[in-house]
Amino acid sequence: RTLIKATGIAAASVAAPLKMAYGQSAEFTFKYANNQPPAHPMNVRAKEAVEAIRKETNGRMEIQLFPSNQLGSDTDTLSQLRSGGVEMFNLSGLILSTLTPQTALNGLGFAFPNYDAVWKAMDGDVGAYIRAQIAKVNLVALDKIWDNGFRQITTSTKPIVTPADLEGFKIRVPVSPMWTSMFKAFGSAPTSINASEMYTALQTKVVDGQENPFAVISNFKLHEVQKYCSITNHMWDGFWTLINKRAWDRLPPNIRDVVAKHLNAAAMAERADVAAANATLQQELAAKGIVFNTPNTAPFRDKLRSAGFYSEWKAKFGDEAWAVLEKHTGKLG
Ligand code: X2X
Repeated sequence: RTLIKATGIAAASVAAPLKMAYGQSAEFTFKYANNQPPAHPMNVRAKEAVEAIRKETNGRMEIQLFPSNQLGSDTDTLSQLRSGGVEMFNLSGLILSTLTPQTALNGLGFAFPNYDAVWKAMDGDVGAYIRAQIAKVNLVALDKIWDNGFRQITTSTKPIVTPADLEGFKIRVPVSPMWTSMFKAFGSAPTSINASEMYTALQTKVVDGQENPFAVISNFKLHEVQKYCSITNHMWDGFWTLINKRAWDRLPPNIRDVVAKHLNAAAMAERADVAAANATLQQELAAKGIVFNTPNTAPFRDKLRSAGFYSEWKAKFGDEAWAVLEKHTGKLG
């Protein structure tokens, strides 16, 4: 707790000179949290957006960016977002699904074949459906979801080649029923651990592996504590910009428009950054010692199917949500 407070004070004193630069203190000050290290494209673009918002509002709107879970783990920060202690939060829809189950929809195993299908769905009716669910729990989600990415499995012990390699495997998953359910269906031993504890959990061998996109593997320096990376693309995950509804409603409409405009543009720029990084990250991680393999994913899907994963989630999501998703993915399960 002391550590968290100290970080908050440090960040506030960094923000102070910016206030002075505009010769006035801001009328509205929001805290904006996320789980990614400062160098991840999400923070690079969010930082630019925050500055653009400050300029365009003549200093009236100040958004303080807190990368790396400085205000608490994702689970903690979600509580703070609901209570209003934190006004804005970039969070995976799958982690948000602990609050509103339907927001995990896009994370269903092997749903999307590629990014074209992802963006069509998330900028189209799948995204609209999910945002409507988010609105029901008094949070605002901006239109454009940020890319986290297609997820790959890393381990310290062995490459994952067939589904049998996942049986009994101790794997860290984010705190979300979708991930736990998927890896239980594979016969693994999943443990829910927040991103802020991921590196330590791998380093101390609480778990032998984890799964994340290349950009996260690299920015969290997981190559220091992992040896193998199996390119499974087993699901796609993104970050919604979530805003506490009461805080949002306090902003004048013209300021809301400026905030939404710059953050939606930042999300689009971040998607392009991640796409560009994906072209080189495999090589970079290989140079740092990671050994890659590309398994045939068909048996992994079959395993999920025969374990009843798809029928379980179809029943949970319901026919309406399932139909919206299948419009983009083709028949699932
Ligand atoms: O916690 C994770 O693994 C991460 C960083 O991918 C998410 O935010 C879901």
